Amino acid sequence: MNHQEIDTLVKSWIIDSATAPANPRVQQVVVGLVSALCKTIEDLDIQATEFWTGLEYLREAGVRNELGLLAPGLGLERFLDIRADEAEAKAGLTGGTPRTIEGPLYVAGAPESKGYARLDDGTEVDKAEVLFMQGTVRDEQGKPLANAKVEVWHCNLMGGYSFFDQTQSAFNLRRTIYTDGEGRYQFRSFLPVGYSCPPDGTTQRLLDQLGRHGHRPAHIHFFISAEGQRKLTTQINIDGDEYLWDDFAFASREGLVPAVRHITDTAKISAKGLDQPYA
Ligand code: MBD
Ligand code: FE
Repeated sequence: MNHQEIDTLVKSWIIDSATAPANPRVQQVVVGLVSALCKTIEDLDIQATEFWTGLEYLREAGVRNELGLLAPGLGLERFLDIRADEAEAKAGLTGGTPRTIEGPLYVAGAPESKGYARLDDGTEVDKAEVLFMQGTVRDEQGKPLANAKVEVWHCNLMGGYSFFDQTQSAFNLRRTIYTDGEGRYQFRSFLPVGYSCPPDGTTQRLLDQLGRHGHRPAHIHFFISAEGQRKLTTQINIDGDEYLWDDFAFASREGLVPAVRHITDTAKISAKGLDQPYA
């Protein structure tokens, strides 16, 4: 069947058969997706057994709660960002910290504080390199924004995220920090490690078939929001990671790899005090 015949057929199934008021946007999207799938089945001569294997795969991915991992792994979440960047550029909005993907592991409701927070619960501190990060949230004109909301989350030294990893304390490595009067936030945590897809999961099983790995470089996630401002979803990467530019989720970007300054002078560290926000 040629593509035009497929378009006509799919439209007859999805649009012309409606007998009750329909949601036109849903109709349009479903027609688009089903047509694209039928064309691929046609073009690649996909067999019935292959089709049902694919459907079973998606069922299992859903049951295992891995669809949110599959989307970034296939580049789909990155594609949404590329389009958002294009739309902003078209509207003349440029500059600022680049966006990158959210991923599937955000949890709302983290403990809130003003200006500073410690993210970790202390259970891994002896095994980790303590990290301080500070920054300023600014508007388009570069003016610092007081009381901006900085939501930050990252994984532990096992690559696990609290809530999804029930061995961690509630909201470990997740905090909401409101910027101070000068638009600044600071936090203490530790340098995270990279993330890897569950080796026995559905995402990794497909990646294996594609000859791809399922690793992400070490990273820290952010949502930045403030009244009257577009919300920014982004991450920073930890420089030096072997997967820095080989992320299975395609989230690394120029401008999101801040310099890490390793402080080895312990006298300097203790003088400042690891439990204090530093100046
Ligand atoms: C992660 O930690 C992540 O950030 C993404 C995008 C996908 C899987 C795990
Ligand atoms: Fe992550």
